[in-house]
Amino acid sequence: MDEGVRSFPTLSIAAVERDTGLSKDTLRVWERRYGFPQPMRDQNGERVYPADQVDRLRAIRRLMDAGHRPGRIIGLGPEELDELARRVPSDQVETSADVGADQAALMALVRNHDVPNFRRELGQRLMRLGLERFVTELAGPLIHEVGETWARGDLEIYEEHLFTESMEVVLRNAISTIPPPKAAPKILLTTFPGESHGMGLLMVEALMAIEGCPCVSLGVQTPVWDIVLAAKAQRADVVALSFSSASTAPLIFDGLLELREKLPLETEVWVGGRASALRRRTLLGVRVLEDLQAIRPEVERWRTEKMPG
Ligand code: B12
Repeated sequence: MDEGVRSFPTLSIAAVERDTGLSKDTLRVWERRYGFPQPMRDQNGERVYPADQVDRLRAIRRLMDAGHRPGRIIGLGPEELDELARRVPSDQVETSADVGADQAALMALVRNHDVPNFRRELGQRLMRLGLERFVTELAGPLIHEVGETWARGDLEIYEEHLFTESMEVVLRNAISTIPPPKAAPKILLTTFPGESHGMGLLMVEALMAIEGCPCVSLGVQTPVWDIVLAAKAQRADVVALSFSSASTAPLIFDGLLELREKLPLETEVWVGGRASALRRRTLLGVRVLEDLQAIRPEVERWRTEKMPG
């Protein structure tokens, strides 16, 4: 264990996500991209964040809500962040408590089965945040909160279904309003048979469409041979697959080996999702995308390699 972890209080990545409203994916990407935050590791090797870093993350989050771009403010020290925050009108400041309360307010609508208001509230946040932030900062954490609440037995299955249905409608509508695609790669999205979780796929489709990629989604549970036929018919450059934490290693690797064997070599296979087996084994010709933030660089890499100049 990191010695520092024993000597002063720290928060887990899940606690920082709840506290600041910044998703785990975002925290990990900032760490890689900007060198901040710099978490320590606990005895299990998991990230833990000292209180001063969490304070700074809260300040950054507040400034982002007031319109500042993360890349411009992450490198600033506490005094500079304070100085910037003083210039933000107080009615524009959304505190971490607001973010937590916001999530709780949305959960209350789910529990009250108030579908019309839940959809309306999601729609308003979509307008306020824009699709990219809606997906990475609101939808991801909220879906996980719903999953945890359900796993604790605090949410009925039909309540979870109401939530999923509403979130899917909002995401689908939002995707349909994205301007027409700009350039390849053309991406075919689906999951393997046995993987019925489709919201990760929708989130991925939204971010790929924002990058200007033409996307065709087959929805969930497509047999491997049909994926191959669809990729050919659609002239897809990439087949993207999502694996939730419910996906088992045999489901993932048997399917991927068969798919890779049947697809032409030039069709790339991109996979992602929370299934831990994905990170345990490498397969030739299959690219594992670590998180949602990996989509943009991957699309750029493809364009640089396949469409030089
Ligand atoms: C909604 C839901 C369902 C719905 C799905 C409906 C739908 N249309 O999608 C239904 C009711 C069908 C369902 C069924 C089941 N579910 Co369920 N479900 C969920 C829930 C609440 C959300 C899942 C989801 O959509 N996640 C999608 C996104 C948001 O999360 P993600 O997969 O982690 O992906 C993230 C990233 O990895 C990335 N990503 C995802 N894919 C890709 C792909 C690429 C290329 C990239 C770059 C990134 C990327 O995007 C996401 C953003 O952070 C989760 C709870 C949770 N915490 O996730 C449980 C959960 C996944 N389900 C679970 C279980 C157990 C089941 C069932 C087995 C229950 C049962 N006994 O029948 C079945 C399994 C069905 C199957 N075999 O597929 C467990 C899995 C636990 C485990 N490790 O096994 C979870 C974690 C709930 C829990 N806490 O226990 N479920």
